[in-house]
Amino acid sequence: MTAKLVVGNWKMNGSLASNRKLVKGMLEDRRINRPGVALASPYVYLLQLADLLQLSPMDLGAQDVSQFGRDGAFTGEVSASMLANVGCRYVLIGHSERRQYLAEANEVLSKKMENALAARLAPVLCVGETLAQREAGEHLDVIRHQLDIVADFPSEQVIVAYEPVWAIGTGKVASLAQIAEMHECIKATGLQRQSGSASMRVLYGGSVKADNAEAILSISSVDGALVGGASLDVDSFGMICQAAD
Ligand code: G2H
Repeated sequence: MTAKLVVGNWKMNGSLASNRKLVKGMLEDRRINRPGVALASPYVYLLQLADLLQLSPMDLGAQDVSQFGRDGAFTGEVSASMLANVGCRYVLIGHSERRQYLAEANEVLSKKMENALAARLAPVLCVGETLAQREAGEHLDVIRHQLDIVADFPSEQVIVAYEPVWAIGTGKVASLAQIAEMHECIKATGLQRQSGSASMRVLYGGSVKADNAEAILSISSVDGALVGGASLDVDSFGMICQAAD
């Protein structure tokens, strides 16, 4: 069994000084400073983190990648090969905040997946339903549609993060039964759509905190966690990483 993965998604937070302090605290914490833990910072801080994590087994991740696959005249874009070049191992794709604020949808996300895999990055495809979709009983269909793009890629190379939109940054957490049901649905959908027989790794995200991490991470279909707010605090993140170990 592959060990559970914890990815800290810093979102649009940080500064050179605060990052240095935060990462120093993480490096001193044996629950965090170990393989199977990754930090996804804003682009501008990736090199700083690559430098700070030089001697650490922790990995580096980016929060997005360009849909354009070759270098060239794409002002403001950052390519998958650039992310690999500065030391990233993981890249988040289709986070609900990008789907919501930047209208990212399957067509663009499929290109991002393709570019990430071509650069040998591990894509973490984020999927999730809104509260209205869940209340209308559409949640499984919404997620299946968001998973349409995984059919084009080998299952062992794709990581999915299930993040119910209504649980992100709200303090509301999906129940253990809701998480288990959706994770099993995602794995089954992946197996149906892909030619490979290995099931995809599926992380849970959405208000994962020190006090709920152990219960969530003990669900057998939960292969790890994508952690936002709580990844900005050493002790909270340490407790979550410990629960995943
Ligand atoms: C969901 C999650 C990390 P938070 O966005 O991707 O954030 O843990 O703050 O809900």
